[in-house]
Amino acid sequence: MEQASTEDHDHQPIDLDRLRRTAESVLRGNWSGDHMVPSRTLYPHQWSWDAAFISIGLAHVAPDRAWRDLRSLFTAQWPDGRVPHIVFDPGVSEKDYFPGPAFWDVPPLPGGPSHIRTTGIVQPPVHALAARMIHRVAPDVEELRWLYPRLVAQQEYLLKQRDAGGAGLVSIVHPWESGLDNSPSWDEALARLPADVRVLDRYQRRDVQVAVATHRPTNDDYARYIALATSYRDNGYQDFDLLERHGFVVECPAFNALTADAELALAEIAQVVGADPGPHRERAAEITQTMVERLFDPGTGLFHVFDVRTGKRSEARCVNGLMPLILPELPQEVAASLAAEAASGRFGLSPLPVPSYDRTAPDFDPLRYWRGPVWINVNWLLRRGFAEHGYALQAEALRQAMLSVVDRSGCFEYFHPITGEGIGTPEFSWTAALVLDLLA
Ligand code: 2M8
Repeated sequence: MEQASTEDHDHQPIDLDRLRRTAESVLRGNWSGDHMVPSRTLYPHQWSWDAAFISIGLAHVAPDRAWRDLRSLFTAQWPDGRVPHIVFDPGVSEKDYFPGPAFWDVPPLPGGPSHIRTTGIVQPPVHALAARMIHRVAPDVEELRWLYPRLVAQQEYLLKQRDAGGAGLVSIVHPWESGLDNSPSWDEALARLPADVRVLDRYQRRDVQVAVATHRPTNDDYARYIALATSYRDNGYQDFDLLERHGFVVECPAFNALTADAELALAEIAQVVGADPGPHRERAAEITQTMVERLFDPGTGLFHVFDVRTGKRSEARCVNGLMPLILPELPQEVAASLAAEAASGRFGLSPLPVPSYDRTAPDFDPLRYWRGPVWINVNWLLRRGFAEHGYALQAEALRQAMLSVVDRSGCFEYFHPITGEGIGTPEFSWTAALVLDLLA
């Protein structure tokens, strides 16, 4: 059982009961009938990897809702296996989120409920991990039986249709697919695309009406996001010949690490539902090995994004380059290198959790979205990585740092990497949910 209080980095006691109550109340407020919204104001629909993180925390307080959230998301899975990055709530007006269902223009799922509208891109597959974790807290074999073939189809879509580089890794076709939207990871690949901000005469950005504009991606970023989404949409969301037809095709170390991690979770789920775990373990080992060969730079001690169109690795040192630490079969020296980088002055584990970008980079930006601020979901994953590789002290330091910053500032979307101030939208669901998991 958790002790009633611990200390934050100023040696102030953290009131764990209060923190738990705050987190639970955020999740109660953001529940929307059959799914959780990340935020009532900024993100009023269901997001894919948010649903996974959220359900991991919900399992501790409302397991029925945890299973329900995943079920709602997978009810919107496409016949080709892709799990859309947003499932739109038909009760929310088009003007309340951009780009909404009219922009994505995805027809109703064949044979599916006619009211379901989605985007056509994906997000990291954290859902098998979520299902495995919920089942440990609130076992439900029937839910696992329903999810297992769908989770397998999700992996098959990613590993077959999205292997644009032909090496066995997943490519993403839009920065939104990474979940780390405006990370410096994509700067080099995006710089080769024109940024025609006139497109914003036609569309209205909703995010800058409900959040501080200087914290959000720039108009140049948005012009490119819209151009890439339009290109993929106008090619019918098809994945063949991506290198010829699409301007952004990159392999992200966090996305691929989560894909390998999903195979390991599926191996466990397979045993519960009577399927063969062997192929899942093999795929996890293959992805891990290919990632080390292709995305790891022994010079920086980090993994980097690989641009499939140019055959070059990005030089930016970003938090996604630390994420492969979650993989148990990572060679020991690679894990040691990631652990050292994470604890170094570039990132630093405490008193504040790891920022989204190298603190020493000249363009480190403490306020702008994924270009500096601290995010709880990536730190929660990193903590698992430390624990996985036997770095118990670092795992605990990171856990304390996360609890402390949320206790001081609230369940914000992200946090200032120097002051710990909460930024982005308040009452953000995955922050609340992952705090509940850290407290459990
Ligand atoms: C952010 O992304 C959305 C687009 O998907 C946006 O900026 O409108 C990202 O932080 C992403 O990782 C997250 O899933 C989403 C909802 O929380 O917001």
